This record gives sequence, C-alpha cells and structure tokens, in this order.
Amino acid sequence: MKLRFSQSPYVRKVRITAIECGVELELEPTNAWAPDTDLPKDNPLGKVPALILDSGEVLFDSPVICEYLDSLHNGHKLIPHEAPERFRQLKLHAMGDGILDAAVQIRIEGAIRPEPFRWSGWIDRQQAAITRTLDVLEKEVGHWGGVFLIGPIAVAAALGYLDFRKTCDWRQGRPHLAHWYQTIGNRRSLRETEHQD
Ligand SMILES: N[C@@H](CCC(=O)N[C@@H](CS)C(=O)NCC(=O)O)C(=O)O
Repeated sequence: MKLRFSQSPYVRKVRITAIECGVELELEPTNAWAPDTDLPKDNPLGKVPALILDSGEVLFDSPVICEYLDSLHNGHKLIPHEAPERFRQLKLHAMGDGILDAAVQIRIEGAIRPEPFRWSGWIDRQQAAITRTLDVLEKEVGHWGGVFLIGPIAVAAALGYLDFRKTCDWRQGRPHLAHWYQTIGNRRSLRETEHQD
C-alpha cells in the first residue's frame, strides 16, 4: 500500500490513523501544487492523501482512507460500528476536518493566492468558523474519555496544524482542550508524524 504524501494535515491524520491501527504505509512524496504533478492520474481531484492499494485501486479522500485502514485490523476499532458512538465519532471527525478546511483556506489566501486577489473578509470568515468550532470542542473535550478514536485523532491533527501554521492562539481561553492536547502529545503516532518545516 502506497500513500501519496506531502506536507498536509489530512495526510498526517491518515498516518496517525495507520499507526494507531498497526498498519504500515509506504510513503510516496508528492507535490500536489506543482503544475506538472502526476497526482491526477491517481486522484482526479488532484489532492493528497491518495492511497494506492496493492490491487492498484486508489482510495481518497482522508475519511475514506481512515475507514479503510480501520477495516484492516481486528483490534479495538477507531470508528465504532454502532450508533450512537459511531455518529459521535464521525461528527467529531467532521469538526476536526472542518477546522482543517478553514485553516487551509487561510493558508492558501495568505501564502498562495497572488496579493491583488486576496480577500481579507474570506480569512475572517474562516477564522470565525475555527473559533466557534474550537469553543464547542472546549465544552465537549471532558466527555471524550481516555480512548484515541477517529474523532480525537482528527481534532489532534487539526490542533497540530493550527500550531504548525501559527493560524491562531487556540489555547487562549481553552484550558481543557489545551490540557487534553498536552496529555496525548506523547503518543508515538503523533510524535512520528509531526509536521516538518
Ligand atoms: N477533503 C480532502 C482534503 C484534501 C486536501 O485538501 N489536500 C490538499 C493538501 S492539504 C491538496 O492536496 N490540495 C491540492 C489542491 O487542492 O489542488 C481530504 O480529506 O482528503
């Protein structure tokens, strides 16, 4: 199994999931943004992550890949099968990914979009979505228990990306979320997948 890989928080989430599931991934470096990238031959959407299975079939996007990885092991499932826990985890996963979507938009606006075309109102809108979602997580984090399922994995990937890109000071006014993030920080899956400059 080969993961088309780059500096991407969605890729990191998939790699964390793979380690938590005990699944080995071969990494194939890929620049999704290069004009001559061959990524669309594997993912017509032109995005990483894309997982090339041994059969040649390709899976994307990251929630689909996470679900596939979780199907490969017989241990404790990261994505529970039964309601209501399944939908709690899927919703938390969506909140983590939603923070990432907004933070990536902010990054694109500030670092990739040519200056004359930048729209500060768009950045403000994305930042407001991040702030609101973080406030919900701060209220809910006490109910997550000690297990590191797909929801907390997605949230950890999102908080790690906010730190990496210095998007905002998310710890300010959110002591419970900050404490939780500190307590999980020593997991091998998080240490081995840290973003590199
Ligand atoms: N919803 C997708 C998002 C993936 C995504 O946006 N990847 C970015 C890198 S962070 C990318 O490849 N962007 C290239 C592009 O949009 O052309 C997922 O969860 O896999």
